[in-house]
Amino acid sequence: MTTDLDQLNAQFAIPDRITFKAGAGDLPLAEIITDDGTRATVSLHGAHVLTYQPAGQAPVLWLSEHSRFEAGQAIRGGIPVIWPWFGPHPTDPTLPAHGLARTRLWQVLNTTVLFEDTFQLRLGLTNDTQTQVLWPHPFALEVVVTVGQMLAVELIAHNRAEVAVTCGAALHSYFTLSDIADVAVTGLEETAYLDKVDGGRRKMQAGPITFSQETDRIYLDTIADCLIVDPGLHRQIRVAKSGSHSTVVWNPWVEKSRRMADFGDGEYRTMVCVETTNAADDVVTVPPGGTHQLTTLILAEPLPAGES
Ligand code: TA6
Repeated sequence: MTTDLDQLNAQFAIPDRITFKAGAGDLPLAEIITDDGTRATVSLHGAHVLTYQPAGQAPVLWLSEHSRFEAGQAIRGGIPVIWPWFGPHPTDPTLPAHGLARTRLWQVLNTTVLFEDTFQLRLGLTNDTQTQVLWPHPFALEVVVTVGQMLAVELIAHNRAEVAVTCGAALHSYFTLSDIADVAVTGLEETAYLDKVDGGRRKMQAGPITFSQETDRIYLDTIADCLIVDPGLHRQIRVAKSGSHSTVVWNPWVEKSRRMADFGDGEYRTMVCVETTNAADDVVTVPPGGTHQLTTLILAEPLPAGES
């Protein structure tokens, strides 16, 4: 595996479209620029999509100004890759929240011109002696990032064990907003959810989701697209998905933001997470030699007429 930038560019660069550079914290990243000027960056640390900005649009993904960029530390914002458990480890609280994938260095597998003005980066991670301590099974992960008229991120998990394994996962996307007070998330109306700020109680969503306090909900049995409707930025962000029957909506609000060192006190106002997950009872059992694919599709759209 190489993270030598010269070697990465010699082997995988697509001139003027995909190049490899040193990012924050000197962590290697891929910079993707399409013909129409859409830009994205993907850190090899965690196979982490950091930024996505369609031409002429405000940034779609949110990244904290206080994020760490260090080996072994999670990046705050963008699209953290969560695997093989979502949230705290189901039985061992000493293990890192949200699994092992987001804090390891991934390798570049290939880069492709997929079709007109659409480019693809494939990253890989396989088990090693360190992961064995956290997850005692052989595995191979791939993250496939496709940048064009929309952003697609696929997490492909191959079970290399000789036994079936049960995994949680997420593409834990952070989105940029004008102001959380002016935003609504639609698509989850009349959907049951577990309210993590109210003891995990099961509730029913009535109407669009609006925000006036810490919000941390796992929506259940849903394959629906979500729309983040943002009049302040004159757009809506569509979050579509496959391989997932649960969606998490999170905003830490004031107190939790203050408790997070890598999250600015006022930053909660311009972000929301709408996460494509295998969470709660939506964990996935993968047979020996089997594969699970989790995909999130992100598309910035104009607001419907009359809503701007
Ligand atoms: O997806 C929401 C959540 O599970 C919240 O409970 C909060 O913990 C958030 O993830 C961020 O977790 P992290 O480990 O990245 O600080």
